Amino acid sequence: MSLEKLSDGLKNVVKKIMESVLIDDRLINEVVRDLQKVLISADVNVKLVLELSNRIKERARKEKSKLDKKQRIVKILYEELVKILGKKKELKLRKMKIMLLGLQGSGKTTTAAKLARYFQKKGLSSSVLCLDTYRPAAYEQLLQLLKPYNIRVYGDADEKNPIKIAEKFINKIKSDVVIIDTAGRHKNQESLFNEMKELDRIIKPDEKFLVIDATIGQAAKDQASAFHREVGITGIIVTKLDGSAKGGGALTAVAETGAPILFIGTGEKIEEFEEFDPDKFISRLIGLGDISTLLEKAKEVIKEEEIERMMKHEITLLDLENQIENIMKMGKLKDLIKMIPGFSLFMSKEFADLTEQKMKSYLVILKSMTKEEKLNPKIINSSRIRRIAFGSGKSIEEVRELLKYYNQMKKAMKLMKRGRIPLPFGFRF
Ligand SMILES: Nc1nc2c(ncn2[C@@H]2O[C@H](COP(=O)(O)OP(=O)(O)OP(=O)(O)O)[C@@H](O)[C@H]2O)c(=O)[nH]1
Ligand SMILES: [Mg+2]
Repeated sequence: MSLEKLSDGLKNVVKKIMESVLIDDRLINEVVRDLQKVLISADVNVKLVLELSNRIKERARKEKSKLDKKQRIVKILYEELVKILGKKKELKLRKMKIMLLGLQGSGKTTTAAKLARYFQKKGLSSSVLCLDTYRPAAYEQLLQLLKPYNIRVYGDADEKNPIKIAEKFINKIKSDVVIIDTAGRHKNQESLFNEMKELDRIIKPDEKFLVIDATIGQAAKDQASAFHREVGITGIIVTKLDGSAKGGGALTAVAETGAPILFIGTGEKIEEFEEFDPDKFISRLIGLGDISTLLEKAKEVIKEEEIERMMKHEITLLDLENQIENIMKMGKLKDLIKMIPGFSLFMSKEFADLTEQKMKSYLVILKSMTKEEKLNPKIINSSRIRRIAFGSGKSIEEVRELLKYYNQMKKAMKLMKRGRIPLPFGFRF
């Protein structure tokens, strides 16, 4: 219901832009004012809304693009909305213990079941350990939720001390992923935090996810900060987005703390749960499906602009990192090459030679570099290479190979700029 309202509001803003006859300052001001109203009624923080408005106005005034005016404004609006939701964090599929934390009624137990099912669908074995000894029948609740999926639940309905239950089971559970459901309390936060810390010490979870109820809106910010300060969290799950008029406020407030939102809960049922991807989320909210041709076109133009930008300055390792990330996001290499007119001419062989595994490995290495190194690769000397290799868990040879690859690309770019496309690149795609 709630998100529908936010979604309708945003769709109307986009509609106003697309149906306008003249895009001038007056229209942009009007559109930004509409947007402000929509966001504030979804409980997004007023300061954040004002900052967003200013950025949109400024970009609308300054930026040039090959897109026509309307498309350009929609693109700016879309990008700025995505930005206030933070970056998508990939949760690596691996063997892990995940502890769920959160206040009473925030949705921990439901989420524990949803997560266990999520990992099962991804092909990992999963189970849930119930450490909630406060709520009567918490263990029963889990058993019932997970029975249809044959997911095991560990717990002890007779034991009142969660520490003892944790000690009894934690080293015995053999599944790939163990989700640990804990008790929540409203009033006595201190005792909750103490119990969390104690459990943290015994369980040594790989991930600690805070479960937050979206209906509290922007108050989510203080809650996220408090939990992070007290017990440290590695990610956030926002629940009940289906039933909250303040969902926008909760999401943006959490994103503001810098903690990544990993999943969202959109209903009571076990399948009503999804990975959180700011891009997809906003596309869906503002109904980019309806104007998909625009988005396709915008994508192409973004790519063209990107190429032009890269042609103007010397390519850096940061560009390379972005490219690899984009390719991995899009999946098929061939599709990508098709999508970027002109690019294929000189990039295809280089990229086609890069196997997916190589790309992943390069990406890991690039992630171990500092921003300064990526922007100014010349400073990467042997001792930096050693550090990068160590930090990324790769060999020195692999780091050197990446640098060699980068230098080749840079050379190809230079030749391209001078209008001399080297034969070996140009004719093999
Ligand atoms: N609409 C909706 N309801 C949800 C969602 N997630 C949980 N709920 C409901 O919220 C209520 C509380 O959920 P629980 O999972 O029991 O919450 P909890 O954090 O384990 O609660 P305590 O164990 O008492 O701390 C239940 O009625 C759930 O069905 C969601 O994403 N959407
Ligand atoms: Mg519970």
